[in-house]
Amino acid sequence: MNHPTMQGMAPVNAPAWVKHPKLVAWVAEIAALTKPDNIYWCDGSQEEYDRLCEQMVAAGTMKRLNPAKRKNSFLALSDPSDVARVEDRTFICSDKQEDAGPTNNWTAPAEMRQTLNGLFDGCMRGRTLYVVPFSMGPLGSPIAHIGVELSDSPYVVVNMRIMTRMGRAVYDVLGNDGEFVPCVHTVGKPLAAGEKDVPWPCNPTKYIVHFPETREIWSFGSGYGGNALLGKKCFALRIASTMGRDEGWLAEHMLILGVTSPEGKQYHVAAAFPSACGKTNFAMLIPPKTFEGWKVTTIGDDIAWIKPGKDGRLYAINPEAGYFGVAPGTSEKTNYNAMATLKENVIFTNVALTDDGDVWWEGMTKEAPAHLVDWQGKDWTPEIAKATGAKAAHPNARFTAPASQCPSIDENWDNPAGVPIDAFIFGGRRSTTVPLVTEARNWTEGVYMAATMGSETTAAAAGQQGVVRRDPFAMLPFCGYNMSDYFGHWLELGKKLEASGARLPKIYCVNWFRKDADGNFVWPGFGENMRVLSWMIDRVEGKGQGGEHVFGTTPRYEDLNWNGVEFSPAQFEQVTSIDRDAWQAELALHDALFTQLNHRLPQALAETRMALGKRLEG
Ligand code: O2Y
Ligand code: MN
Repeated sequence: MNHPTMQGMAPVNAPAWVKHPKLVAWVAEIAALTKPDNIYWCDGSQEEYDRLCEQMVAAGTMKRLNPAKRKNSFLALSDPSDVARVEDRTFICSDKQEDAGPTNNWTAPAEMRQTLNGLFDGCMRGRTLYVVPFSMGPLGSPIAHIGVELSDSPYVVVNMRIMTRMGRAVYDVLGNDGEFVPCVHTVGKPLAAGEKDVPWPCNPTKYIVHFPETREIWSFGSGYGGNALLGKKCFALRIASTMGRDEGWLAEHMLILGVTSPEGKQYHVAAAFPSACGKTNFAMLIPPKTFEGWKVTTIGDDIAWIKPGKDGRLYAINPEAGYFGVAPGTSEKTNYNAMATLKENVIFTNVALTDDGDVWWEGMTKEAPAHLVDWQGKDWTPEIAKATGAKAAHPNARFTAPASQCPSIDENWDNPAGVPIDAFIFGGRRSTTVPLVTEARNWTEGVYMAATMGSETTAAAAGQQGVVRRDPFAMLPFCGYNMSDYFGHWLELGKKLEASGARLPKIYCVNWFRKDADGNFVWPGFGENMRVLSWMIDRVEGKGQGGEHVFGTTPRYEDLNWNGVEFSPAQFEQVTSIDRDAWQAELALHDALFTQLNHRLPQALAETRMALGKRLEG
């Protein structure tokens, strides 16, 4: 199928397997605007992946790692100015500002389109426009949706092949008129005739723009992660959350895991944590050896799409096919399964290179190698680090790895039907106040807990350390619409499911990060979180016991399994106690959040706040 193009422009030359006239016309339209030298239709094959990687090695964008150390793996070093998502350059351009809400950047769609038209005009000159078809979720799943990303970055193409189901088979699902989310991405660095390219082209001007009504994504100026791999945060969260609002489902910033009990029964849990709370570690948790018969399996590490099934239960898929995880801090000790996932077929970005052609990052081993090339291509030694504070790897350095390589992968991770959710978990990093675990009394109080969750900033995040930032549902940077409407959507969905006679998933709030007077973490965390997880499963089964308090139910010391760990009742008190004064101050912070989100805030949340306040006083 061919589409006419203007003279001097790259021919669209759609392959025979693309049978979707609207899609071909859209590619021609974007090509006419961006003016690439070539258009390349990706088929998603291994041959194509290998060829593009080789091309990037030749261009200096990537280095091939020593195959004896890490087979078929590469290291990419980004421009030092292009190392993370840019929240202040991320826009939700809904028709009305109030539909984006007070927590999103907004510009009127017509004005933004004008800006983008100017920026995208000729932005791909000297480059190839890659057409990247992808499915978020198993191909053909009723929970999955399709996108097509047009990008001038081969780095994006190879990452998208790992992170999504990318390639020819997507066109079979699309047929000749199937729906897809159009995603346009450029690094924003056109090349003049004869101009030599740089290893990591990008532009200091950046725009990550979402049009929720027309379900479009436009990204300009960055080649990095969430700014450029548009299936992830842009589609699977910001656009999908608006699709979920309109169609009655949920797109959440949640891991999904399976828990199998010693009786052999499997349960599924979806959990939301802001960054730096050990989300990937929790998704790949290995139970303590003494915790016999329990098994944890991984369905997803970052995003969940959840739709009501015919039986009234909620079914979840991981819309992604790979992990784009933070490398620093990942080790055999903190996350054995992640390290095993990274043995081959991995793209590393902004980690350090060892002298024998492997990778290293802070926290990977106890002792750092004697010499490295750091993420900026400079010599690095422990002595240099001591003297200058230079990091070998950037704190937001990443690995892109196929989910199928994870040793704890669940046998149903790719099941188009999804897995039924038994419980939701919401967590944050709080050194005080929030107990180890609380089961919400009901759906509304669970939504309240999730809506008011906060987390303390860590050194890895920009700004001051140890400041509590509210991050409702861990969705603040990712909700594509008004946060208050989002709370309303959760409440409505709960009501609808309850009215259908379904048993709703239980909702839990967790905090692994309470500290003692000396500033040390009290709870051992990591695999030991299994003790809390198994209590939740017992509660789902109607077996687990606990003590009721102001905010819900928390296990008493005797309600948890302590087999194989030394953890005293006094320590347990430290992680579960409720300090009434601290909670009064906490509720005042909830009020401040609700004042910010006042417009269209559901009455049920304001009422829950009043009821909690009264119980706390009483
Ligand atoms: O910094 C980026 O571009 C990626 S951010 C990211 C990547 C994987 C999973 N989660 C996140 C996040 O910010 O939540
Ligand atoms: Mn995330």
